[in-house]
Amino acid sequence: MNDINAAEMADYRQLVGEIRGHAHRYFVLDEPSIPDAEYDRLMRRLQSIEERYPQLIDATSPSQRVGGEPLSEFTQLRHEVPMLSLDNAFDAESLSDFGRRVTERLNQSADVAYLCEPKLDGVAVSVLYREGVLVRAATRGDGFVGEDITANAKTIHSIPLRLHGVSVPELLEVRGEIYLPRDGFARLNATAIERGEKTFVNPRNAAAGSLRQLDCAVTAKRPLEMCAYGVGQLDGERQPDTQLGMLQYLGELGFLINPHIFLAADLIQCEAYYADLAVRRNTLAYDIDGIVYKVNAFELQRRLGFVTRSPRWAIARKFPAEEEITRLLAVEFQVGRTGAVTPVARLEPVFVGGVTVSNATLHNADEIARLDIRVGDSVIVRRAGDVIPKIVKVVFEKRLTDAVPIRFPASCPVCNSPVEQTLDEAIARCTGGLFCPAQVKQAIKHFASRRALDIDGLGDRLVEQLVDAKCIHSVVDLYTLELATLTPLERVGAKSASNLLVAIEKSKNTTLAKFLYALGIREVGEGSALLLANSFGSLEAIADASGDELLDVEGIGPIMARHIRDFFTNPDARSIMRALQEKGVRWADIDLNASVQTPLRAQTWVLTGSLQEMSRAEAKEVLLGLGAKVSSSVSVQTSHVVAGPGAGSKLRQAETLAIPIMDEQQFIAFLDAYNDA
Ligand code: D41
Repeated sequence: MNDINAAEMADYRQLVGEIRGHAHRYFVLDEPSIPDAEYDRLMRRLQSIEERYPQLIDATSPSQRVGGEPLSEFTQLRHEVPMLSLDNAFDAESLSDFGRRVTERLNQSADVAYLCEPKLDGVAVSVLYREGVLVRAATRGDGFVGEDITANAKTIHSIPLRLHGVSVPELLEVRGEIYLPRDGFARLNATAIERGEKTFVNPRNAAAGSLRQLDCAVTAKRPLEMCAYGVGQLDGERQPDTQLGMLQYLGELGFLINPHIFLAADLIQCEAYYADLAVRRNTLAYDIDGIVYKVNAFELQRRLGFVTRSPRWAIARKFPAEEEITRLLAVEFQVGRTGAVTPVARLEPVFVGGVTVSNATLHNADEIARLDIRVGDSVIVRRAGDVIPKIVKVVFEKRLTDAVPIRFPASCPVCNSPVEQTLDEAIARCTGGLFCPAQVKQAIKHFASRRALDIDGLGDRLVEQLVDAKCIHSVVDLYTLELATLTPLERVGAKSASNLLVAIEKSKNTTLAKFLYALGIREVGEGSALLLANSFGSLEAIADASGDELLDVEGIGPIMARHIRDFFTNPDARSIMRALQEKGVRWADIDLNASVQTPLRAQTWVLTGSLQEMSRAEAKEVLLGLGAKVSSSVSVQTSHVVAGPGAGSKLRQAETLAIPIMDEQQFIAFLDAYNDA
């Protein structure tokens, strides 16, 4: 063994302290202080010193997070102080019942303060420290006996290996929740799909599965976190006397404390906090399934005590479940504007994520195969926030013998034309084109939509009625509609019929870009339409452009170019365009020499949060069409930020840098000003 001199020893100690500090700022405070590469360099320096002087290594060295032989099984551990469970409140009434029980039992008329904590949806654990050193970690298990997960817990960077600060207790047992943030979950599943492995249903299962690894090297690759929410045992100088004080102390000792905790002065503030977090729930980086309310003062907690296994001083108010079990009643196949045949699951209606869900998309044949789903199966439906409901899993244990496998149709369910699947995409398409009534309906709806020719009053239902009644066969027929055709239709009054005719007349006056977009050429969204209009100036020029000429336009790739060529060489499409112009649809061609084609060039835009009327991809396309750059991060170079609901750090950054911010409505008005120019 080499002897280490005093200078090298001091150097080593300094390095350990430095790495600990950076790791704490990165993993606990979420405020990285140095680039990742620099952190890696410090770690490598530490490891090389430890290689030379192995006697330096102790269990709390930052190099010791992953180590040891894989276990053959988990050892059972008995908790010295049992881990209690939480009572649930599923509505506002049970919460106020809880509040009443608290004040009655305390025999106190003054308001009781509660600490409100987001209820993280993960795995409850206990982590034990002696003289400031992590010695043991265990899952909650049944509250009395859990599993020894010490090696796995050590791989989690928000669990300190050694407590920080000056007031280190002799004994500390911290309780907390280990969870997997959503982006880590998404990455884990994406990798699993790539490798053809089984995916996890939700972040909680993924966290539990990651903790159940016998080889901690596997756990180390999962970006797990632990948030501390309480203490089982504490022997030491400092003895906080409130829950908030305790969490602050745990924060000083190096633990991650949820930044959204809130001290409510009374139950009314508790309710307000619930309402606030219920809407912001999906903007958090991790899943929460409710709020935990805890009487803040430990003295009051002591007086309230326990009933069997749960404290009288705490309750969990649950959010509506985001996952429910229901049955698959049937699968129908819908045909979209471009012929894409999409399987749609018809479900026994179920209340999930705050709404009743009776349909969910199954995407494509690959998804049906991946889920191995059959009609009659019990399935788990997930609807988080305002996202589209999704079938995440079949409950195979409940599969009945008469469950029916799903056959993807070989011919279009609407027009009977053959369905084709090309090799380069997962999507199957009806080959019926404009002979397929389903595609015709979608094409007309798109043509009339707000961002295309904007025919007010021509809603989806009316389009379906008109096509079904054979009043119209293509968009051209819109321009020969008469009152006498419209008024006999169900639910169409004389007034709305004449309004519609006025709107149709008005739609004739349009722009080249809107007309191109309205045609519904595959891959050509609003932004590409604008790009085409500004690059070629006229419909004729675009129709006659060769593949190479199209590819010369920056922003048009080979796939889009092929679809544009296919569209304009199709005689049916050409005759529809000619007919529309004969009916009076018109626009001004663009003088390529005179006009400024890229009004937003030299600008950089950032899109954040969710948009309702257009997707982020569409918004990006439009901005690119106007010559702007679109970036994913906000900096001093950013010209404008468009922020929708759910915007977070980028919006705050923009506010800090005083960058102009628009909401979606302002953004659309802004685009319209260019489009109509
Ligand atoms: O975030 C959580 N999941 C959480 C769980 C929390 N913030 N606080 C909790 N507090 C308790 C008591 C009041 C019993 C100490 C809990 C849990 N218990 C808990 N988690 C699983 C079972 C009980």
